[in-house]
Amino acid sequence: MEKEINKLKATPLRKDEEEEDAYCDFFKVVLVGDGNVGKSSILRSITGLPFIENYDTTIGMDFGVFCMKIDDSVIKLQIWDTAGQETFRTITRVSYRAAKCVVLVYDKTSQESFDGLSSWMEEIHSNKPEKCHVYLASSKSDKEVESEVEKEEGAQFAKTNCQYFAETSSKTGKGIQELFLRIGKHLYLDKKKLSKEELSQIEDLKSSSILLRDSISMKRPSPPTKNGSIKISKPPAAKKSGCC
Ligand SMILES: Nc1nc2c(ncn2[C@@H]2O[C@H](COP(=O)(O)OP(=O)(O)OP(=O)(O)O)[C@@H](O)[C@H]2O)c(=O)[nH]1
Ligand SMILES: [Mg+2]
Repeated sequence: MEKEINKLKATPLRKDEEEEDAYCDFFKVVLVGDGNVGKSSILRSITGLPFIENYDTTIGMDFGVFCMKIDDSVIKLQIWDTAGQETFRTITRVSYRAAKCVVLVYDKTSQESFDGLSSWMEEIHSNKPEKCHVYLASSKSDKEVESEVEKEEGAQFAKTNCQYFAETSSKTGKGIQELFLRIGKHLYLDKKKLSKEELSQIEDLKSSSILLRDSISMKRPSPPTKNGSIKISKPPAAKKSGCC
């Protein structure tokens, strides 16, 4: 899968660049993680909004759309930004519904946010749909001096628990677009594979129903006799009707 994803070329699209008649696929992506780790800043960055230094905690939920072009298809990621604060956990759980990818975010300058990842993984696995990828992203990579978590630690955690790891900074934009283009390519390939599987399942169904039809209409020959000839059985004698 990794090779196939890397082979694909995805180009970000601005809203005004979307072609009216292009085939369009929507996928839901959810950002989760502790409060203050930088989820809303990631959403702002990928949707082209400027970085804000002030911390304005998310209440409930927010979302934005990021579009890209892969082959001849337009892929739209509907990105849900959840509230990290414990008080909103019940609302956050609702957002997993129909998600195709969850991005778990921790703050590189906060060991505490990294230590919380295992409990987030439990939360994700008990709420996400079966076929939903889990990506890991660290934030605030521009604050190298204040870093409390090494890049390798994040990569190691992702190796055993997630499908991809990205170091990001919403302040500089580092790693943000690559992350979402990667998600788009991954989901695009999933969809293509699924369509192929569905087609082959239809073909299988078709051929098995033909076989079934043929076997029903075919007359079973009598078992061969010892010398190899086919024994033709006599029609059953007509029941004598008579009086007693
Ligand atoms: N230097 C730097 N600061 C960042 C970065 N990302 C976020 N911040 C800052 O971190 C604080 C929290 O960012 P938010 O994006 O609001 O965090 P959040 O995860 O959405 O928080 P909740 O909504 O409470 O869950 C803000 O003051 C941001 O300016 C980054 O990449 N670099
Ligand atoms: Mg927020």
